[in-house]
Amino acid sequence: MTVKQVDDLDAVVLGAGFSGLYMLYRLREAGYTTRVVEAGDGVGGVWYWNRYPGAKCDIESIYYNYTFSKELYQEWTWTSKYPEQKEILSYLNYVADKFHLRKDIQFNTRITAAHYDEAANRWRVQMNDGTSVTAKFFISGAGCLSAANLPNFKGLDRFKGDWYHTGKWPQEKVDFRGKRVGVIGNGSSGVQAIPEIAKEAEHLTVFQRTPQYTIPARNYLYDPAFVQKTKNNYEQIKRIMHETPTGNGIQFGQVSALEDSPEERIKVYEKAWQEGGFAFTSTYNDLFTNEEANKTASDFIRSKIRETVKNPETAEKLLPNYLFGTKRPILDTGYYETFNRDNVTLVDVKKSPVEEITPNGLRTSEEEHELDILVFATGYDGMTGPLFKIDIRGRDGVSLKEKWEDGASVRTYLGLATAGFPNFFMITGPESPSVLVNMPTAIEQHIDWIADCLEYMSQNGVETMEASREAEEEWSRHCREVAEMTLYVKTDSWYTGANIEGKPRSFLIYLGGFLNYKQKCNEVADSGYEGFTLS
Ligand code: N01
Repeated sequence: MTVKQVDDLDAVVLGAGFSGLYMLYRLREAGYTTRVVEAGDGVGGVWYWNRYPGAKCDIESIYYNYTFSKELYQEWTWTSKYPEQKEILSYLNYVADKFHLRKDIQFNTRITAAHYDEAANRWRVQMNDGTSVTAKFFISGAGCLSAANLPNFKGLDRFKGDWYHTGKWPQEKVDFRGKRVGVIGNGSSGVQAIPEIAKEAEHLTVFQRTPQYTIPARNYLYDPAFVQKTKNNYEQIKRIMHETPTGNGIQFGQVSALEDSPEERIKVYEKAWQEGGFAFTSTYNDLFTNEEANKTASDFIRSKIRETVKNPETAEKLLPNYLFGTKRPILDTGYYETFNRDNVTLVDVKKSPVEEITPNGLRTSEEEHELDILVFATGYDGMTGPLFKIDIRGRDGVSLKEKWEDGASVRTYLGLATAGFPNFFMITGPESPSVLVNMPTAIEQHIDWIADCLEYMSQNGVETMEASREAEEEWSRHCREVAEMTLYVKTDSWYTGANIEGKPRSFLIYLGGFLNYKQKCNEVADSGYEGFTLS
């Protein structure tokens, strides 16, 4: 389907993932001419690109969907507790078809630049095919984790085998049979891919820099009667997604881990471990704020690793020693068990760092490992990375990158807007709760807010909406203060930017809770957009 070519639109939206699709739906409903620009040849965003073996979501599927359409909720049937990538991609394709969204999506196209023209009050959006378009509003649905991090390993260009990044997986199946495979990285992506690759490869070598905590997902097929019940309870699902702290049905424990006796605590942890999923992270109310409480959970997981992994030396290498949960907790299916397989080797690259990729494999400071396939599960330049891939310039030609001083001082108002960039909105932008809430919840809340804001502008003859410097200073300061009160800032992770060489450290996710955040957003809107300059 070809997108109707017009030179001037009401809005250009970047990306056709969960964000872009619903943003398009809302804008179209309000009568705006809109074009969504998408680099892939299909919808889905992260679920389009992350096709690696084992890729699935760590949020329960009944909560991992849109709530804007009751009819859609009734029509779609999830098959398992944690949905696989394929199923989520099918869901998003179904959404695109049901609401006839494709006709306004330009696929196979990257936005390379978006410059604000002050005199015309228009954004000029430049594409990689040489075309450009102007629009009153420029809205980013680029997501938080769409800029893949491929570390600069010496020699990769000489590698004779095939290599892949988990976040840019090819559409066709990668055949690992009879192959010697190396995986670098053991975050959420690596932990999901490793057990699946191990089942197929002749030999798998896992290059691990930092051991991670992972909890069994214990995924299972849904009973159709259960799914029907959730459909019948759509209003309740919607309420859980939008009116609870994490939007995913998880209830947090009410007491401190230190209030229970050691014996009682073990029982609580064991029960949550057997249940699987994030039940474990929510057993007590202070696991992420009190180091002593945190240690009890960390110790429990370490004991599980020792119990599961048969080779004591390998088990030791797998023991994490950072504060549990300060990197995103991971859910797995048979991860630690994978290291009991004869065809799997674990290499500690903190002890013996990767020196170079050779034509035939990878050399650490200790030895060379011969490999046919290399998989980089090395993560993302989170939050700012997707925005910095595009040359976004606001007033006076100042780029977002310059304004945020290469990330050293990111400043946003509510993660939705930033001063100097009128009529530019970010869906789940830096300094909003984003990835620490159920993403579809965070996305719907942001999009509804933006759509309502545009409606207000139209009804009140407002041509530009721009965050004030004072409001964003205050919001950014508040974000930093809240982060400092938690344990998150004590650990190097992509949350803090520490995973990207040279990226300045800052915590770019709002940790004050989704409900507080939503209330603040609503108050701003109800007050006639306090903190924004309207003209
Ligand atoms: O990336 P990561 P990810 N040499 O940054 C290692 C979401 N997600 O793609 O810890 C050697 O977590 C790095 O080592 P270290 C989710 O929010 C969700 O796995 O930096 N190793 C680490 O082991 C998640 O948090 C789902 O020492 C290097 C790994 O690569 C986020 O995406 C599934 C290295 C990167 O881990 C990112 O997860 C997948 C180097 N030079 C992703 N550079 C679900 O919903 C990096 N590493 C389940």
